Amino acid sequence: MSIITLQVGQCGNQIGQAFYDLIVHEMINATPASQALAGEIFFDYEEKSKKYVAKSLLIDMEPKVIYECLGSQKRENLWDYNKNMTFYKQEGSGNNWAYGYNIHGPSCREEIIQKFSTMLEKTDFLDAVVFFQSLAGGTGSGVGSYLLESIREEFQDLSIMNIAIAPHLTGEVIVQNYNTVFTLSNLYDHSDGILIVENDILNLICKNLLHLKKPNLQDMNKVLVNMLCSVLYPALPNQNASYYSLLQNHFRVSDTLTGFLTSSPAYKLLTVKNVPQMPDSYKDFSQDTWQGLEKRIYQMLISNTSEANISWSTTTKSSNFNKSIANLLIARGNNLEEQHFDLIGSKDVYTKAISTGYKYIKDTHNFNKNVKSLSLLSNSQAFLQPLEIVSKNAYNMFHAKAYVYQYEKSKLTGDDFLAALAKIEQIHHNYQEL
Ligand SMILES: Nc1nc2c(ncn2[C@@H]2O[C@H](COP(=O)(O)OP(=O)(O)OP(=O)(O)O)[C@@H](O)[C@H]2O)c(=O)[nH]1
Ligand SMILES: [Mg+2]
Repeated sequence: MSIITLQVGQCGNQIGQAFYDLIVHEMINATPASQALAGEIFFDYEEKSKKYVAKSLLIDMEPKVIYECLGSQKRENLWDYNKNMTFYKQEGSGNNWAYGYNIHGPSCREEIIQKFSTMLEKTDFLDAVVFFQSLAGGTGSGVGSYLLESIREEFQDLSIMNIAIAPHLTGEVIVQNYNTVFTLSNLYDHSDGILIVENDILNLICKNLLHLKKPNLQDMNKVLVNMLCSVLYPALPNQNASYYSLLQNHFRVSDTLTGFLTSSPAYKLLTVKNVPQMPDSYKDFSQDTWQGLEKRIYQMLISNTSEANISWSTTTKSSNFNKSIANLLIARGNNLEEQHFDLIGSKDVYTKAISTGYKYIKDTHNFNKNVKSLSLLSNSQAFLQPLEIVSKNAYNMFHAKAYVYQYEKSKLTGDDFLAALAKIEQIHHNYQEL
């Protein structure tokens, strides 16, 4: 089953490019069956140029990042984008969600829907559509929200996941809290699952685990796409599979979201965690056992931490432990035949109210050169604190009327602010009550 991506804005396009790069590099190290499956899911194969062409639509309101994506020399000639599946204008959205949503969005709707529809027609078995976007800028957030809504209107039955990058909490863009509030409240109405990755966590992993003193966006994106691919890369549990069909993939976004992780529409926020994270040069000496990795990821889950700052003292008896609605564990590597991972399935990890529990998928591929690796896609209380901080900051700024006029110039009203803030408060409340 294929996955089509929409890369929107600077962040969305940069992540998308790093994502396909990693998938292709994983394919090089994979068995023929795994390679063929990943190739079918994420790429069209172009006979003439003998190249994989990403099933992706590139969108930005300024051309620079899209030109960079199209320059293929960086990619060792292994894969490419389809140059016709791009849309750009000459002027960005200026970190203004409203400008992206109300001005740019409607002006580019027709052309983008047309291109998207061409992609859909070419795709035989579609699993899901995945958006890559940031929450803090204006294009990924505003145009991204507008396009999600438009695509929902035009093509009702698609399964859609949004991968949204949250800004550093200390702030890079002054109005990032407004943009985050508007984006999340909007995505919540139309997405099947919103996977949020926080730049602060990526930065921490780069520093503490990869020992990079001053990580740049490229370093952070490597960690990020590692997390994403550790989930989205196909799962083939049979070591000796010598044939393949798209149906052999044991991981499907569509089934995983509304069928399991986000089956209750009030709870759509997802996190991803993966272990181990270490510099490549350490991997040959790694002594990780399945039990050791399981303990680590379990502890990261219940304490809502990353591998870079695991809290070992948290237990499911702690008052502030991170309660789960559902967890999908994906194990990739050797000797999985007899392996069970019961910790993540323990009852006390889950909220009693609406939990759909635990699922486990195996894959024999040595992902990211690890002989053993685990990743966990979760719907849990993980975003209680960030949601609280973002909505408090946005509310305070709104109350002081800071920068509100810039949004009003792009057709938003005070009521729109209050409605979006109320929505975020409601989401926070829902998760808090679990
Ligand atoms: N992890 C990561 N974050 C990024 C990257 N590029 C931008 N960001 C983050 O995205 C936010 C800014 O959003 P952008 O994606 O640059 O904005 P945009 O969607 O292009 O919107 P406009 O430039 O306002 O039109 C900030 O929080 C940045 O830290 C990237 O390559 N990786
Ligand atoms: Mg931009």
